[in-house]
Amino acid sequence: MRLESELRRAIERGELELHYQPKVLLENGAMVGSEALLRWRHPEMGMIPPARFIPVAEDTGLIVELGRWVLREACQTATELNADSQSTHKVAINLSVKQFQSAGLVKSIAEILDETGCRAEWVEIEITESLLLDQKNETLQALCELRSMGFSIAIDDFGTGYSALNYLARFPIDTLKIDRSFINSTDRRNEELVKAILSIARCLGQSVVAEGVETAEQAAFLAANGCGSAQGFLYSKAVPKADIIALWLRSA
Ligand code: G
Ligand code: G
Ligand code: MN
Ligand code: NA
Repeated sequence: MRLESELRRAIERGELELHYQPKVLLENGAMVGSEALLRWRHPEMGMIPPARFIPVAEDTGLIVELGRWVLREACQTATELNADSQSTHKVAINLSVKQFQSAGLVKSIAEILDETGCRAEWVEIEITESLLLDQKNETLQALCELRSMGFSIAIDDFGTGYSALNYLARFPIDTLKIDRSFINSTDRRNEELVKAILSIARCLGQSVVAEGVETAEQAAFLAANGCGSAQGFLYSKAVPKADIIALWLRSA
């Protein structure tokens, strides 16, 4: 398949980029971090969205090498963002289940911290609920090792997975990210679900990030119900590295 062979060369050709979407505190709008989102700038096909090529990378095993590139690049950016900064800018990195299933994930991440001068405290690892369904001991062990190295762990797209709630007590999870389908909904019942998620997180001592916040009304509702932070087009789309650094320096 053409996409696959081209994806193999995309890293060497420098066609991949990470963009960073700011994450803000709902109480005052202050930036506290960002999420690294992968972009593929193909010379002929233009921008290819991750939803098109991440599944290909996962099916072919390329996700391991691709993911390593993402980790190195995002950790390098975290080092630069935190270089002269009083407060911490936490960079969130999406990790695929396939990366956890490959041997040596933790060791490779430790090497990347070394190479880039990045501290684990500057990074949040985003996983999906499907990772927690993976019953293998190695997955839980890798998650626990990363947590004890100082990384925080977030569940992405919370509430949309095919999963059970009991994993919330079994796994070391710091943050729930409420999927944007709950936020951008005209169905009033979704507001009740958001309140219920916030209540679960409060009881378990987890922080919550609302995704896909597009309007001031959504932000006000979330703030009134105790949601800590948010991401979405109301604040900013994902921007190139130079721009997130400029935004951060200006906000600090
Ligand atoms: O940027 P966009 O909204 O199109 O991203 C869509 C999804 O692609 C994200 O929600 C995320 O789950 C996935 N994604 C983006 N960047 C990465 C990455 O670096 N690694 C992995 N595994 N998934 C990513
Ligand atoms: O990690 P995750 O799969 O949730 O990736 C977030 C995706 O959501 C990114 O691809 C990003 O482009 C998209 N996104 C970010 N903010 C908004 C928003 O406010 N509205 C919508 N519709 N999409 C968003
Ligand atoms: Mn994510
Ligand atoms: Na998400």
